[in-house]
Amino acid sequence: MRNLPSTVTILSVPFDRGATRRGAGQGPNAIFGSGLKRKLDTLGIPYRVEELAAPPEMKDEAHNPQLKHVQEVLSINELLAARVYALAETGVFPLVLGGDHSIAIGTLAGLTRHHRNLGVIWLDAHSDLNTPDTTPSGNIHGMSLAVSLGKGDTRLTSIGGAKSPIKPENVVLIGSRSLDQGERDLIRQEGITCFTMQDIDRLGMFRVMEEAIRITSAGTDGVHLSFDVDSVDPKIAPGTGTPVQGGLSYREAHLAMEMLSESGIVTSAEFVENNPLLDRGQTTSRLACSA
Ligand code: 6HN
Ligand code: MN
Ligand code: MN
Ligand code: MN
Repeated sequence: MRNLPSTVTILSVPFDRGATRRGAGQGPNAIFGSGLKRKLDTLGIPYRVEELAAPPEMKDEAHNPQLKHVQEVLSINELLAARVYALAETGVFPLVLGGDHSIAIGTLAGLTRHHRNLGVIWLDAHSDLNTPDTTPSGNIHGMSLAVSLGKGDTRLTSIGGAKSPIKPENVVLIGSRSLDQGERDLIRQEGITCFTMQDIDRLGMFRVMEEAIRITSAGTDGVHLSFDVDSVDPKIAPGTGTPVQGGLSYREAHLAMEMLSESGIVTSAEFVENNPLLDRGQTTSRLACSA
């Protein structure tokens, strides 16, 4: 049994300045090219498509190696936060296509202006919990979840205006296998639930997803799915900028999506880090359309 959203707006966000490797900006077009619209038609889900204009590339005047391309990241995410907020207010399901994972900052800022107590499922090889103090790369796509918990650069945490920051107890990480020391410390300090690949091996994806669904829906008023395609094993989804071996199998990824669909708890979603320039035969884009 599936629970399908009644109406969807696809926000295409061709932005990749939050990462070192360029190309995720072409992710939305590759996903459309792999048949997303056909898929939604087949399922009978009404949708609209909107493309957000990527900000003009700016010369990084005040270059900060701990916070690369912050001006561009700020500008796209202000735009995205406003659109996502407006959609959530009218009861439309926002489906955001990235783009690198820094755009989760805008998605979550918009959502948490509407939702007082949002649950978040973060499927990712990484946890994106760095701050300018802990980042090994300076790339903002590695900081988006921290920002959404209210941690890090104040220009980033104040995107979208007044909102209710996400509570650590409402967040579940799934598929983690590349965590930096500062991220591990934050996970422990804040008590964030983290299902690593080892947990998935031991418990099985079914039990992990049952727990994730229980935790993120308990007492919350919406659940956001943030799907970083690098959660999936690079053998299956090679088109991504920061691949890490030992990821989810095709069936585990599908089971996760099927269980979320059946649960009916998900009120918004984003698919990010799909980089068609690194993809072989667009297998990653096709995976994104196959659920
Ligand atoms: N992503 N932890 C590394 C960093 O640079 O902070 C990798 C981040 C990857 C981010 O995949 O969305
Ligand atoms: Mn709502
Ligand atoms: Mn990520
Ligand atoms: Mn990742």
